[in-house]
Amino acid sequence: MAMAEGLPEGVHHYDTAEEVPFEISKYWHQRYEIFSKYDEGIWMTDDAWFGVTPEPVARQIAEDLSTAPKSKTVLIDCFAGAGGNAIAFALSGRWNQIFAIEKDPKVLACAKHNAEVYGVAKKIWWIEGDAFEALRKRLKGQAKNAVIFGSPPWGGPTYTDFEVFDIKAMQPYSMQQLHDAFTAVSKDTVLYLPRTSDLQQVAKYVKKGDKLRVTHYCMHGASKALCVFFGDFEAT
Ligand code: MGP
Repeated sequence: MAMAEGLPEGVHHYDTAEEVPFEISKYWHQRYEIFSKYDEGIWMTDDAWFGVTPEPVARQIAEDLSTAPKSKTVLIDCFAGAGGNAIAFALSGRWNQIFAIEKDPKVLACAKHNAEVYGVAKKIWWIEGDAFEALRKRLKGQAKNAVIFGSPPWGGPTYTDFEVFDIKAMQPYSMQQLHDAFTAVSKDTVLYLPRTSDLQQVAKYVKKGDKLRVTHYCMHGASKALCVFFGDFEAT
């Protein structure tokens, strides 16, 4: 197997279709859209493929988050995964500090390594652990100057089994839990959710008279996913 030597256990760089487990082959075929530098040695765990944000989408999200108030100089990526979003945030050059939190040490190793491939690993402060705890404790001081970005697990690829995705039933963190924990720390919070998310449910989190910004991020004429923006972001 190519590049297997020297990689941490559970971390792969698949070079040929034959090596790729069936469940992730659809994602592997999109590998250059996910990471344009894939061939420069991108690392992934098998589970990380399901949740990684494709590079053009991550870049557009980074641009949209750049419109946060100027007083917001810190970006906290609560579920960094294999690093797609954190890399794009770092490449945007908008933030004085970027924190990327990831619970799974193998996935965090991928994110750090992938950020090295993109030349931005040193621009990101990596935190291994639980995002909710990190926001309460370690990042308490920074949080008031921060924009919080969360691309949580949606409960796996089966989210597509439902025509309308029930965000209350999102696993393992419900929308309520994510919204309450993140907006308590910073009203400028952005969540990356399934393209089929029930927007009536999302609207319940908006105060009377306030607008709700939802942006679909599309590739090849189809929505990949959407972001819900809480707080003060300009339309781009
Ligand atoms: P997808 O629907 O699983 O794949 O994910 P695809 O190939 O884009 O869609 P299809 O219609 O061609 O089958 C779409 C996008 O959603 C991915 O690119 C990821 O960015 C994102 N995504 C998917 N899942 C299952 C998750 C998840 O659990 N969490 C997060 N944060 N993002 C996910």
